[in-house]
Amino acid sequence: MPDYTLYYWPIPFRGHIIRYVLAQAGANWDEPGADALMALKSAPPADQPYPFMAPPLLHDRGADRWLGQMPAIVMYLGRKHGLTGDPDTALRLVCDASDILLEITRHHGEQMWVRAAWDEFSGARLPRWMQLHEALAAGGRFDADTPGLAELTLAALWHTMVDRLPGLRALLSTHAPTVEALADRVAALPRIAEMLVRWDQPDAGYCGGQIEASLRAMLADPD
Ligand SMILES: N[C@@H](CCC(=O)N[C@@H](CS)C(=O)NCC(=O)O)C(=O)O
Repeated sequence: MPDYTLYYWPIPFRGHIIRYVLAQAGANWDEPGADALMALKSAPPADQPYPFMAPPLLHDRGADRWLGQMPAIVMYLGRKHGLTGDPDTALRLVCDASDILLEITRHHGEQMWVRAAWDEFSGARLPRWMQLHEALAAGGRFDADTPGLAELTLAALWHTMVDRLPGLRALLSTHAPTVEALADRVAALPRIAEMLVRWDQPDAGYCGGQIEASLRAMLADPD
């Protein structure tokens, strides 16, 4: 029996933050896929095994503990597997990651990207997020070789973004070279690298849906 079941869409995006932590913890987990997730998500709250609005949803099978909301899941796993590090920095970065993922998808696809909005975001707000993390990393507080939640979150956020959307790599190199190096190094650690190969699927993309198509359209035609 796997240690955990992770209900999430077959995309990297928010799910990779949890997958990085599970992989580094040496845990094993299964992912039942979109149909099983939809069945749980659309059930009346009283019939859900654990009431939740949107995935990710984690079932710790040994403890029969259910958790929703990505930050709560990550903090739980960090505590359980001794990966939390400084909890305040960890939670701060997990919350930053949530904000950044919300912003890069224009509130989960509420609106599609259009040129003016993308130019503004990719010219100011996204670089500023990168610079903020660079300023945190410049203090030397992160260690890619023994990653805790802070390093795993930074890597799952930034490595996934520039790996899946290579047009953004130059922006990260310019504004956050230390974070870029850290993210690449964490992603190449044996447990993480193995998970990335095992998990990958040819059509997994980044965040999925029409919003991913609109993001890719912006990156394909930068003018
Ligand atoms: N705050 C939630 C956000 C969850 C969320 O928005 N999940 C997206 C996928 S990344 C979703 O499936 N949304 C569908 C919905 O809201 O119905 C978390 O951090 O877990």
